[in-house]
Amino acid sequence: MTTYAIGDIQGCYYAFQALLERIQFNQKKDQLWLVGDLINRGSGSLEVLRWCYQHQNSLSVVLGNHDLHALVVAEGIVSAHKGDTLDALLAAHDCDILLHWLRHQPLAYQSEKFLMVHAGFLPQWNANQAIAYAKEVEAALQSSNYLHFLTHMYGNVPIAWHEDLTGIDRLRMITNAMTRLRICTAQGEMEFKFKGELADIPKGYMPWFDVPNRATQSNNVIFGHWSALGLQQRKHVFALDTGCLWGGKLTAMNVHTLAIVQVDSHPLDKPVKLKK
Ligand SMILES: [Mn+2]
Repeated sequence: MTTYAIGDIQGCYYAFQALLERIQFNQKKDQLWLVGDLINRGSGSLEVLRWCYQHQNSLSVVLGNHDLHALVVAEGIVSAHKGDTLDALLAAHDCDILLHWLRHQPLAYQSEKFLMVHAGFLPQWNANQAIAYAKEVEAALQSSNYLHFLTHMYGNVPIAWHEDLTGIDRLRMITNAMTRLRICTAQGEMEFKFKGELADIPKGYMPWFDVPNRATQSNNVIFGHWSALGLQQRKHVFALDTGCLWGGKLTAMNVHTLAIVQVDSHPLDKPVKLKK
């Protein structure tokens, strides 16, 4: 049995299938860890989500910001954004089943040797706390009152963690960190506008994983979300979003050997531009 962690797929179904072929994925033996953002922006969101649903016994998934966005759009809470490619998914006969499955996926995952999250963890959170906080959001997402959470999920505040945060502010804070975080201050104050490369990080900020004395610094953390960061394999830090959607590559990491396998982006994964 081999376990592979795979970076942001974002509806790039052809690249995903090529990667599975390259690693000779065997659904009877192998396991896949997907870092989230399974869907949106690429042309194959429906196909990727159907594949994941059909192979759910071989998968561990964490939710990304685009996955949550699909849930919010499907409920009519916000309109689709320019560049979203969710129409086929939202019109599909099995949309409800697929999105129900998606809504029941976790925000963070812990194995014996790794933590996995879509974006990042705040510096104050140790592994046990991070998993517990993720479960608070998962409980809200899976409750009968999940529309309340989805309705109030968006927003950039609060920017910093306090253990005494309660209610929707607390859930939004946890969700923002785990699905949107790239950079923060040494105190863990988050910034959401920056999406660029390491060299261009604004003064006073740093990658969340470089905050000194981060409580998860001795844990192996696998994450995605930051395509401009590119592949990173540092001590305990494994960034796997290699921008397949943007003409980069789709990356798999064998979690036993840390070996990397990549495939090029596929032209058919680019969304078809509709004429005006
Ligand atoms: Mn993302």
